[in-house]
Amino acid sequence: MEMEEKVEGTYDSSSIQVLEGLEAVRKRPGMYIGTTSSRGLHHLVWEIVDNSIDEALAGYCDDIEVIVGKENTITVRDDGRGVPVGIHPKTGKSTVETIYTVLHAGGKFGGGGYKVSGGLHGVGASVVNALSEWLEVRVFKEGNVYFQRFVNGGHPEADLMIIDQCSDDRTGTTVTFKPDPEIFTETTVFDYEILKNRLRELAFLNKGLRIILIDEREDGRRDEFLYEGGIREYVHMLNENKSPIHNTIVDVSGKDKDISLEVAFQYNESYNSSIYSFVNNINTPEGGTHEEGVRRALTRVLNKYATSTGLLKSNDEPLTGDDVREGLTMIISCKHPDPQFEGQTKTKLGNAEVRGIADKIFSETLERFLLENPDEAKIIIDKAMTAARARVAAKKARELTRRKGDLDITNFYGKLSDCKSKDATVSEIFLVEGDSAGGSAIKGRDSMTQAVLPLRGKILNVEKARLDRALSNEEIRTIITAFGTGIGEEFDISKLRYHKIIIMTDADVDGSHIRVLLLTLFYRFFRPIVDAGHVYAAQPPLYRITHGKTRKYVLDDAERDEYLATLGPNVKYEIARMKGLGEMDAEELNETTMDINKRVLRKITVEDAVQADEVFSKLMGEEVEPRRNFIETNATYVQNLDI
Ligand code: 1YM
Repeated sequence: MEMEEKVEGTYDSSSIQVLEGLEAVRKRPGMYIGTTSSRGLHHLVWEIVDNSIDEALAGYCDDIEVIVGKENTITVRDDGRGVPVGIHPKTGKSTVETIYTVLHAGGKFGGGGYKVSGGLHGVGASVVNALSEWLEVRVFKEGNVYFQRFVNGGHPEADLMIIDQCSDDRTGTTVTFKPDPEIFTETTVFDYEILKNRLRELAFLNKGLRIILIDEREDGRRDEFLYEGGIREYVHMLNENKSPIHNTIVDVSGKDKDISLEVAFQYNESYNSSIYSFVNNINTPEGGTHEEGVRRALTRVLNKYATSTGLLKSNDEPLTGDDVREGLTMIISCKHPDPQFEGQTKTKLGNAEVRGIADKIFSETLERFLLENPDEAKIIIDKAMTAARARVAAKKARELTRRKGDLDITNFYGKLSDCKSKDATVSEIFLVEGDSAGGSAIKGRDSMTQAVLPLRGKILNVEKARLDRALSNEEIRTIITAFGTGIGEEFDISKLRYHKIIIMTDADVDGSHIRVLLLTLFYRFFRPIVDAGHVYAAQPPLYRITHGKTRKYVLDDAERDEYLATLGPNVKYEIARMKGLGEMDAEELNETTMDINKRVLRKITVEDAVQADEVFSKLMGEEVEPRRNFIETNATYVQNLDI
């Protein structure tokens, strides 16, 4: 869509074209915001907030406020320059109206300059307008308050006009909108936690920027984020429950041409690495060239330092990438004028030139840090060398497992009831809590495609154990052997023997504990399996409703009430609360939880890796106090942990 074509039309025909553009967004919202689920709903907020963030990055805005109104409206307010109010030369309308009604407007209008947050300045504003029941813009500029209101997916009620005066030095933009329930049919309710997590992240990533979140609905909450230390404070927060092993959080930043890079890191006692990278404030869970450059430099510089100081002897094996990343918490934030995103989910930075730039900026500062802080340097090298020794030990243990696995087939297959099919795409494995439920599951399964592995002992908490110790745990060894992928350096997802891994536990505290232990294991050691969407939780029903000859199983109270409402007033029914899995017979278990045509599975996804990391280290880490607090305040969240 070229703007030039529009200008040639008359005023009226160009208005019609504009509305056709917005109508296209309403017809295929998925193309513009991905989905119309809760995630898409929240996407609207990010589109508007991005404009404020851009204004902050341009150096004109210090405060952003996001308010969730009583009726699930959203107000975003910033103290930037205010959207330009003059007539736009190409559309003949005000720039405000242009940005809010012309698709892909924004950057092209802004008078040059790239924008570093989500994309081009203002690009998303018209999409938000198109998907809103109504939207209002207020601009504070030159002593005036300008106002324009749009209804029914972007139709202006009137031109931009001055409705009030304000003090001369007040500037900024305020946008309020109400998402259209005809588009967002699943939900129009904003989730405070989702808003809070992302806004906090944006505040970490943009040091000195104050972001306030206010909930005006029933249990009104308020949070304020302002981090003068930026991502250094982010690392501090992430390591809070993980026992850091040195005091200084290393903070590195530099710029080369238009590309800037900031890295902060600190090691902790754990055995995992938590590296989160961002490009223009967008999370890049698939990594990319910025992350590769930093990783490469970290391994090289630590090896060089360890060798030159004699900590690593000449006949020692060099430290591997895994060794130097053990216990590492790191944030990488890159700002790029023209990022190219690749990968399955388009969250991997592809620009090749960034690799070398990131390597150079990071290695120079890291070298200086090590030389200036020999005590901390020694702690870091010691940690990596311990990891290297454990790696060698784990390799031996793994070889042992493999051999044992082969020799000990009877023992192994005594536990696993495998399925007949060798086709992984149709095969499923149920990890079942307890022997008695395991027994019912084995009887109730479809033995062609469904394997059952009853879990007897406790699953080891891998948050507190390194690979070698995890491998000495019988339950974990069995799981690894059953999956077929191997683990650690040998992990190969193409060898996965089941494309559905289904955790089947009771809906009680013990059940959720086992579920979290298994998820921790998968998240830390089999992360690609989780990312690829192979992990599910079975959802056994909570109630059985019997009336006449009909038996109906329902998952929760809401579904129960909904079903009962359909029965009519004169129907006699009985409700039984289902006890544990172990008390269902094979037929019942099959009917409610296993039969692929009747069951309900919940896919476990990692929506937000930072949050999942936080949840796991709070829940499973060394320190008891945060765990207790967390479980007490998040009892239901743990049940529904979407990790
Ligand atoms: C609550 C949402 O949109 N703030 C905002 C947007 C803009 C500006 C300032 C701005 C940008 C520029 C010059 C520039 C936008 N301007 C444009 C466009 N908050 C919110 N604050 N003056 C003001 O980029 O040169 C698009 S968005 F295109 F007109 F410049």
